[in-house]
Amino acid sequence: MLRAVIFDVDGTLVDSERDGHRVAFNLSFAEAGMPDRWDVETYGGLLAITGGRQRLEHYLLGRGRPSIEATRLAEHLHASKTRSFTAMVEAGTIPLRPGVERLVDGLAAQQVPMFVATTGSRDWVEPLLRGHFGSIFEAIVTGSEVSRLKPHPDVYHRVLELAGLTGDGVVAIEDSANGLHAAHGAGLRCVVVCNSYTGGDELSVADLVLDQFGPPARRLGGRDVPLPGGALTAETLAAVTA
Ligand code: XBP
Ligand code: MG
Repeated sequence: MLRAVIFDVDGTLVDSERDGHRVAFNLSFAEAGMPDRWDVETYGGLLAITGGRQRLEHYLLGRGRPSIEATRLAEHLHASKTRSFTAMVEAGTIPLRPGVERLVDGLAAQQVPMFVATTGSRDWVEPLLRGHFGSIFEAIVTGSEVSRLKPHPDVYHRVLELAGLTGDGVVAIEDSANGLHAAHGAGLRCVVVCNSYTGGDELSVADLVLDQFGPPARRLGGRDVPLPGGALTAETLAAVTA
C-alpha cells in the first residue's frame, strides 16, 4: 500500500543543475572577480559533492587554497550564488521536468500525502516549490535543516519524523546515486528517474530506474486520458511498495 511519496528536488522535480545552479555558481565567481568558471562537464563531476557550499569548498581546496581561506571563500561565494539562483527561481526560469505535474496531480487526486527531502537551500527551495505547486507538500525538509547531507539519510529521517511515518509503504523519487543511498538508508523504497548528469551513476540497487517521468498529461474535455506505457503513475509507485 502506498502511504506517502517523498520527492527529491534538484534533478528530479526540476532539471535545475546544468542551466540553473551551474550558471549561478559561475555568476558568483564573476561577481567575486574570479576567473573560475564551471563548464557542463566539470560541474557534472562536482555534483558528486552534495551541497553547494560543500561543493565550492571541495573545489577551492582542490585548487590549492588553504583550508581556512577555502571555507571562508566558499561561504561568501555560496551566499552570492544562492541570491542569483533565487532570482532565477523567482523569474520562473527553472521549469518542472516533463511528466512531473501529471504524476503530482495524480497522487493528489488519490489523496496520497506528498513530502520533499532535498539537499538544496531553503532560501530558493521554498519559492520554487510554492511557485510550481502551491502548498501541496505536507512538509519540506532542506539542506538548511540537517547537518549531514545526502547520501546520509538524515533529511529523509526528518521527513518521516514530521510525517509520523516509518519507511513502510513510503517511496522516494530521486535522480542520483547520492539520493538513492540516502533514501535506502532511511528504509524507503526508491524510484530513480535519472537525467543527463546521473544516467551513469551506479543505480543497480534502486527499486525502479527510469530515464523520464513519461509525457505530460493529455487532457480531453477537461479530464486526463490514459497515457501510453512507460509513464510513471501512482499505480506504478504502489506496485513498488508491494
Ligand atoms: C542537489 C544538491 C544541491 C544543489 C545546489 O540537491 O546537491 O546542493 O546542487 O543547491 P537534491 P545548494 O538533489 O538533494 O535536491 O547550492 O542550495 O546546495
Ligand atoms: Mg537530486
